[in-house]
Amino acid sequence: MADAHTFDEHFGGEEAGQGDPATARAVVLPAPLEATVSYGGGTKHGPRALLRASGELEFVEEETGEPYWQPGEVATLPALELAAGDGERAVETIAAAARPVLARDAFLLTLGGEHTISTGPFRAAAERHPGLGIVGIDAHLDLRDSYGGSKWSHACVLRRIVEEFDPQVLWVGARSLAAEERDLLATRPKIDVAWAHAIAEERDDSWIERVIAPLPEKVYLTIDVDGLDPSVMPGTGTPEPGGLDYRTVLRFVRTLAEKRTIVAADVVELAPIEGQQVSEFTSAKLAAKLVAAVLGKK
Ligand SMILES: [Mn+2]
Repeated sequence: MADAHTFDEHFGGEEAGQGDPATARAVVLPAPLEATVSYGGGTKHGPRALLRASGELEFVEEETGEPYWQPGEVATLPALELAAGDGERAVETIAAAARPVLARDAFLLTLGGEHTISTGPFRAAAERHPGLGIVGIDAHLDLRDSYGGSKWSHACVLRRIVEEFDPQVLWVGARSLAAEERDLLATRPKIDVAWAHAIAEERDDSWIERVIAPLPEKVYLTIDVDGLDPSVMPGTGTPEPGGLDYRTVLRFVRTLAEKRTIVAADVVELAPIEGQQVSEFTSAKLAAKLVAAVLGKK
């Protein structure tokens, strides 16, 4: 496999076009960081696999009969070079790349890489939009103070963000937690969790508007692909049974895009399985539908 940092694929393939990063309505930023993996590896290959899979998407959305976006409306930046040994520095490198995109109010989609990366674009977005909320789709709470000896582990990303910005939080699809995280939740009224087991009991989609009600008008969305069930998303480092199905995630994302302004988002923790394209294709389609939902609203 070629080096993860030298690929030049762009999001959406030929029909989608490659926009100009200085003017495009949405900008995709590949951030192939893999520094603190605790179980299965491979997230550094996630951005490239997702970009390649996105080139295989047929470019008309089946629900509307319209293209996802107009050619050139979305631009893909070159992949960042991120030193694996220093999560804190990697996060600031990503924030620095995110700032010019957010300064002109383009929609930013960062592709991980492990979940650690989210602090970078969130920091840049929260500087631009004080009071920014954060929404996560994730099997895990990522609220540990440190993990595997690192404060910049993927298992600590929400903890770092909460400590730095104290945003209103909505975490969706969670189904795994440590005692430390359970105890922290009890002291943090601004963190709401929509547990996967509770979502599974819902009869319709009315829970979505209910759980997003406390969020401010502007939000950041982080999609850890392990929020989806491993039966539809096997290619991730720490799979958990009992996850969300693709259509539930799609309905949630579309409702969030409709009811709130998603200023930036990321898709993280994709760890491609060689010879099996389902995870990267599903990630790419979800990412394209997210971009379409955000751009379609503006
Ligand atoms: Mn996770």
